Amino acid sequence: MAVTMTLLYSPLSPFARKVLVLLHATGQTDRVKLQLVQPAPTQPVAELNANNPAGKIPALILADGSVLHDSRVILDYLDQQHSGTPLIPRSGPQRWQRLTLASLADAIMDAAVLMRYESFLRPEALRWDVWLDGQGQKIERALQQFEHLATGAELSQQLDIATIGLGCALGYLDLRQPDLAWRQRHPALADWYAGFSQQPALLATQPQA
Ligand SMILES: N[C@@H](CCC(=O)N[C@@H](CS)C(=O)NCC(=O)O)C(=O)O
Repeated sequence: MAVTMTLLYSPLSPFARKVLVLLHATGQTDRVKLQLVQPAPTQPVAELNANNPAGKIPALILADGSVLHDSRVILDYLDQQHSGTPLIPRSGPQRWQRLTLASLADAIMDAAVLMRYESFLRPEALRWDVWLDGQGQKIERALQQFEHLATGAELSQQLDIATIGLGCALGYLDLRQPDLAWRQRHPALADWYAGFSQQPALLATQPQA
């Protein structure tokens, strides 16, 4: 398979990891060249901004030079580029249900990335604990919903748009917010993740700090 696309990414970005997992799971890794970019709100990267004015990764540059972002759009595009079972249901109630769960997993990542910026980038004197707690509570509420699904055996080990997002979100919490100790309060979700994180596509994309 020829390399025809370039992914602006970082191996530590949970949003970029979703794209990598999908590429692995659908046998498309050879189509994409990976280009490392490490943006932050305080450290803009000119080449990234030229491709995505929001200055965020992932961004996917296609063969004709056009650019896709954000991760949701990229996953949707790449999911329509392989002949296996779609990872995003194409229609029906399942489509909206799985996309909504994927959105909730993204919300965990959004809050965890903001917490990381607050505690790592922002000067100590300017940090605001109330705001930080608010982000932590968003994560906790989302985890409670996933724990509920895992308890009712409604979370399958099968890769799809929702489970990929959830796996990447939990992997990012382990990487950047280990003090949240989410497994202590969410044992069914912890059991689910113990199995899911051993999938080849997850193992191949594990973030290393
Ligand atoms: N909604 C976006 C979120 C992407 C995102 O927040 N990426 C972070 C890295 S994990 C980023 O590029 N941050 C740089 C910045 O905010 O300036 C997506 O799904 O792709």
